[in-house]
Amino acid sequence: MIRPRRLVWARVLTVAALAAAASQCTPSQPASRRAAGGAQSDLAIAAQKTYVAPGDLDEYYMFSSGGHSGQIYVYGLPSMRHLSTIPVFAPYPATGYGFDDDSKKMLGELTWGDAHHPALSETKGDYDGRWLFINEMNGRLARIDLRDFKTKQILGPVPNLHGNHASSFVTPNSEYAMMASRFSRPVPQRPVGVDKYATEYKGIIAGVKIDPTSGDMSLAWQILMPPFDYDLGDAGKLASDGWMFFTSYNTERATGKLEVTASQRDRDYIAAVDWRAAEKAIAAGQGDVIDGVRVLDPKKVPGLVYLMPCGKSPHGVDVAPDGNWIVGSGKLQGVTTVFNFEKIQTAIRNKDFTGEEDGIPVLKYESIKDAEVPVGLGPLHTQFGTDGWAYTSLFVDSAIAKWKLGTWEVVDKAPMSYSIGHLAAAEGDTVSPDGNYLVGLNKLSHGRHLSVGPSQPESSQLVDITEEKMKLLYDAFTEPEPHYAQIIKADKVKPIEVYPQAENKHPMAIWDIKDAGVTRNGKNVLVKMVAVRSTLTPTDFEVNAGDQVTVAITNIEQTTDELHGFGLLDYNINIVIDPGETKTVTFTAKKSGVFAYYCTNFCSALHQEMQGYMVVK
Ligand code: RUQ
Ligand code: CUA
Repeated sequence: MIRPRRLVWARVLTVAALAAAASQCTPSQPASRRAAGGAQSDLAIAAQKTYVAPGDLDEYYMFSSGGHSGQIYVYGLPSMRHLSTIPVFAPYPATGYGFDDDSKKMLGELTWGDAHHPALSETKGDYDGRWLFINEMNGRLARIDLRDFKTKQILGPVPNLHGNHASSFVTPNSEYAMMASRFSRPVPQRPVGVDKYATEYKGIIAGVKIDPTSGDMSLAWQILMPPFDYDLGDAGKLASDGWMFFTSYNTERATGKLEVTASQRDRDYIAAVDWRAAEKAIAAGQGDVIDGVRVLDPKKVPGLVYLMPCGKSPHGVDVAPDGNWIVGSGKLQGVTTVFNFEKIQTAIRNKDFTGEEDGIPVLKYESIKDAEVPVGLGPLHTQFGTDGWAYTSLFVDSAIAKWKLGTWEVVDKAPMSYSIGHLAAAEGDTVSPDGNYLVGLNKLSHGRHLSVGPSQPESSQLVDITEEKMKLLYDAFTEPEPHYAQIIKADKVKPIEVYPQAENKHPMAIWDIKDAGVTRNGKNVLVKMVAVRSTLTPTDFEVNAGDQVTVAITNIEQTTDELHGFGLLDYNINIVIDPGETKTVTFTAKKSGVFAYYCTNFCSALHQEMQGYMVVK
């Protein structure tokens, strides 16, 4: 049960006592603790706001992308405690992920992935706490079930689309997750020299359909795009429901040193995609099948895509809570551009175009823009709070700018340490943001933590946004590589604690130690095993060298926290079975001799006795 934090007076008193103690600091304490007067009380307030007392729980979950670690890290807010790691695109021995047959198969040949943008499932534009999606650069998309915080599906690598960065942003009723290529290449894939880049290489935007009941993802359609680098995306909502927006850079169609060649134009584009038009075109049988996927060419499907000019090499595109404003952050300039969806629609109706790119109409900038907000240098991403407040991260200025939708007034700037990339506000990309907290996910940390050598700890910063001025509350270690994160109210997520026996439909599940044992079929050996405190039954088994062995283990516990593991020495096998779960692991008994297996998760006073032997003859 979650206790409301503001009622926990005991904690406030504890913190007040801590602050009092801090005022008598000795010189060996950090400088921040030695600061006198006003600074002292600011510190005490910050401490009160982030302190979650023993036994008390956080108000929010933050799901943070782990970048090229391939994982998702779960934090509690406001404590900023790292609660859990959800392995997604890379093996994770702590939970046995990537070792058992199912997760190994799901990972396929790739044992790494570069994850960027988590996207919580939504109903009517609000997080519904069902699933979490995340993209990965090797053309993949994963779904995590928030019932058990486990990765359930990895889609891809999908054909045609290379470098899936502008992903996984979901639509307001989780109809689709998006994908788009950061790297263009020939479609279909074939060896064509880079000198033909401008004409022979193509970008791809894709819609991945999400089954409303199971969450199952399937690739629905792709759109052939000019060879730009598609960078970020966001789904339209409310006023702009039915549309997807993707930023792009390198509309110069350049190659080589892109830092020079792709920064020539004053404006690049945001691609606006009418995804319902894509659905209709596919239903009408349009599109060519390329590498097994139905690919739509905008030249042949008028009304499918429009290009909105946006200065300069835009990075983030973020749709405001009411859906009418679309904020495009040109990372090489000092303003962020706000487009008006109604004006976009009017411009489309009036054919208010200034040209085209590969048959896609380019909308007239002046007709669709509402404001250029002078937020500061290097704007990257925007999140939203209550009452029309917007927060934009500024990489070059290393700060967050707070500004108002509609009046476009910049009212505050909070410095970040150091060089902020993404930022995440509490439910800050939904139709009803919470305000309260904002987290800066910084790209560099520059000594915010004790030094651990050249690979410096990454840092993110918790900011209080309940008042007029933003206030830095806390610096937290962040597992690398920080990218986007989403913050959801804790009571929206309802995780289970054990897998109910009645739900276990695994064909090799057994619930009685009498059913445990070994069966042989030629060279195939099946070991059905039961794990329960404090024995792995059978406690030994024999196979012949060269046998194909499958060990199927059911953890028959129905008690919270009673996990058991199966570590088989010298065979690189390590799986973890949660209460009520069945997992299998299959291997060839290549080495002969005697090999111990044992429970890897501490489970009882006799955990150490939970062991056995495999004899390979
Ligand atoms: S990107 S720092 Cu991979 Cu999300 Cu913007
Ligand atoms: Cu079972 Cu330790």
